[in-house]
Amino acid sequence: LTVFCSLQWLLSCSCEKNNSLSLHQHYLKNFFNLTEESGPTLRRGFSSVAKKLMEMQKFFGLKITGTLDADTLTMMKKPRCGVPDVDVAQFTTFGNNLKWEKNDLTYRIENYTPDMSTAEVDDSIEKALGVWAKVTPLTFTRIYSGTADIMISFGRRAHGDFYPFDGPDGTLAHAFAPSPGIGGDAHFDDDETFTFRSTAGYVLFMVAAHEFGHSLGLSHSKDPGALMYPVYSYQDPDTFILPQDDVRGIQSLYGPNKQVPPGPTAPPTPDACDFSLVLDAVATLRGEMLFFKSSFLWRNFPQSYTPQQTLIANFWPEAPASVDAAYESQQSDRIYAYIIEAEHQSERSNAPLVKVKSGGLSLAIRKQFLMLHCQKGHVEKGFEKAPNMLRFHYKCVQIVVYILLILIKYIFALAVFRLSNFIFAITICAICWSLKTQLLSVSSLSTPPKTVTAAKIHLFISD
Ligand SMILES: [Ca+2]
Ligand SMILES: [Ca+2]
Ligand SMILES: [Zn+2]
Ligand SMILES: [Zn+2]
Repeated sequence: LTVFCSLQWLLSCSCEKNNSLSLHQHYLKNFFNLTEESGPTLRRGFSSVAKKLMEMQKFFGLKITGTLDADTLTMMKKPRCGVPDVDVAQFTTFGNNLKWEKNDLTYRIENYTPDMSTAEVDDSIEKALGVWAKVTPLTFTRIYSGTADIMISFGRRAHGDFYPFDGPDGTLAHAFAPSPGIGGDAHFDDDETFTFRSTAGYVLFMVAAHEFGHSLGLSHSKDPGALMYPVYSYQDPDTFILPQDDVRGIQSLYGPNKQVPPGPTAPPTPDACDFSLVLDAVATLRGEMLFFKSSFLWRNFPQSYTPQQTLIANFWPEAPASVDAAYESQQSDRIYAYIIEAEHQSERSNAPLVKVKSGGLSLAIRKQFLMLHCQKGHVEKGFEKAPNMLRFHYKCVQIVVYILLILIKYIFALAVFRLSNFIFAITICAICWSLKTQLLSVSSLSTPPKTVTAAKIHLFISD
């Protein structure tokens, strides 16, 4: 007992020492490999803290300042995985092709969290492994005794390895890269509230699916849409599809699944600087600007340097997967988002058909969006092209229409003599007209106006 007590004391002592470190030092030490500095050191211009801050800002796509600004601090406070983010690109592996040398792996659930029923934990773990099994030749067999390749456990604070958990929030879980012994094992911080399907607490399926990515040899990804992004994001487990970045990552290690045909693929994460990107909707919210594209949104708040890209579900767990229109009601301090359900999607529902006309988003909004995200020169260069291209298209249309008009005149003259020619002329006229409207609707950087026949318009009101 004495030994145990002194051990406890030692542990709490080391914890207190850690607490005395400021949040950012702690974060950089844990996730960006910051080594201890003795006293204030300023070597070659940058302190090692500033260097690590820059590394972190680069990883999360924040403005690289090397100082602890508001954006960086906000990012540090987000719940996340406990595995470090060093040396990462899009998807990454742990290097040296660290992977299992066999495809048939075993797992064992050592203990349970009191937050969920055992059946719910079992189901979450099985489904989380299934995410990876679906796209690789890997199989996972559950064993109930002995040592499995992937040992799964819940623990608090110091839990038997050299990486103690930090209490509620912060680090949610961690896992070890493939190797014998502790390799492949996944630990979950039981000071968190894990949940099966609710949006309150952390969905165990999501956390586990991410951790098993590490267990199989993947490191963190910079892609904010990827499962291997280090920050926790809520997604509905029933509709979750493994993002393309993660599929590419795991298949680079194990190859594709030859038994099961590939299912539906998740949409790629939209790139803000892509000039062909057409935004879905734009809205303001308490002085921030929100730009929507498929299941993502970009937030741009006044005190921030860089707009942050995040999943809509991360921002509003109850929100639909994508948004077709949105506006802010300052009176009720809420966002009203509309989703237009196409006719064919709800043939069975008897909702009345409505014609919806969208005005489209203006070129000015698109320009504003690009200015926020991309290097100024890049935007100016790309943007000069756009209106010119439109003008060029317009000139082409004019010439074609002009030639066709002359033709019609000629055919009309002939038609006076023959009725069959008259019908022919009418046909040419119709073709000409449809061609003109088609050519004029050349899609540009702005969202083109369109009319949709919708079966249903859903309204989502944010809290
Ligand atoms: Ca193991
Ligand atoms: Ca924690
Ligand atoms: Zn992780
Ligand atoms: Zn652990």
